[in-house]
Amino acid sequence: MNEMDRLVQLVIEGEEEEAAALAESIVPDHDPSRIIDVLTETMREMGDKFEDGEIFLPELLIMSDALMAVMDVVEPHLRADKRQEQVTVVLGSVLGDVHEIGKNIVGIVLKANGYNVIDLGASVSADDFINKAEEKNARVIGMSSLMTTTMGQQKKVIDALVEKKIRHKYRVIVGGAPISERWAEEIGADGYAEDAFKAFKLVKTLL
Ligand code: B1M
Repeated sequence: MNEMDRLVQLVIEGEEEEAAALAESIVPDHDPSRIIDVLTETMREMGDKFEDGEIFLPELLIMSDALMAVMDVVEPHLRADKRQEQVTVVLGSVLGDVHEIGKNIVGIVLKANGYNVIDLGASVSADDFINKAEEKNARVIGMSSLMTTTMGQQKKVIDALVEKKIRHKYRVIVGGAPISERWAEEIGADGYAEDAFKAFKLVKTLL
């Protein structure tokens, strides 16, 4: 089994310390964005297995912890070769939505590329997104929604920005499994990204 396969295996087994230690040892001779790509795909596959009842929540959550431990090791190495101007991005999963695994990966990739990411976590209200963005003089507001039942909250935030006459101050990007380019246009977002690296490219383009 090669080192990358071993790393994937340790994340799947939720072996946080071992996965982080292996990541530490292999990151100098591996492309850090490739490590993130491979592990994101792994989490997507595990998400599907969870959905099909092949694995259960505790397993998925320990995987997600091991994933974040590896991401913490890899992230500074990403930063080394792709410094971006310091821009603040306020990120969160929308009100009523506790799905964070994907949003966390987006945060890691943006942070790794030099952006100052303020992650407000899960179930974030429109007021909290806007107040934090105003307080921190952010340029970007990024909203993740994984459910058809919560995606409407992305529109709520945009409508509130318009109402407060501050919509022009922000680039608003949206993402998450049920989200699409069309939805982004419909709600007046500045962009949609299908995955974490596309989210980074979108932010770069928008700014
Ligand atoms: Co739930 N859940 N879940 N869930 N869950 C889904 C989303 C669901 C599609 C499964 C299903 O039933 N088919 C479904 C939603 C259906 C719908 O649309 N209405 C669903 C449901 C219904 C629920 C509950 C209601 C179940 C219940 O309790 N009855 C409940 C709701 C809780 C709530 O939010 N209020 C629930 C709970 C959970 C857990 C908490 C157990 C857990 C989340 C754990 C956590 O995040 N801490 C969970 C999980 C894991 C899933 C699935 C299986 C996997 C999601 C995931 O992490 N994927 C999911 C089904 C599925 O997608 N297979 C499902 C892996 C991750 C890497 O991908 O999140 O897509 P993803 O992120 C990608 C891209 O989307 C993109 O980049 C990321 C990385 O590349 N991206 C962005 C994401 N955010 C972005 C933001 C951007 C740009 C790109 O810009 C800002």
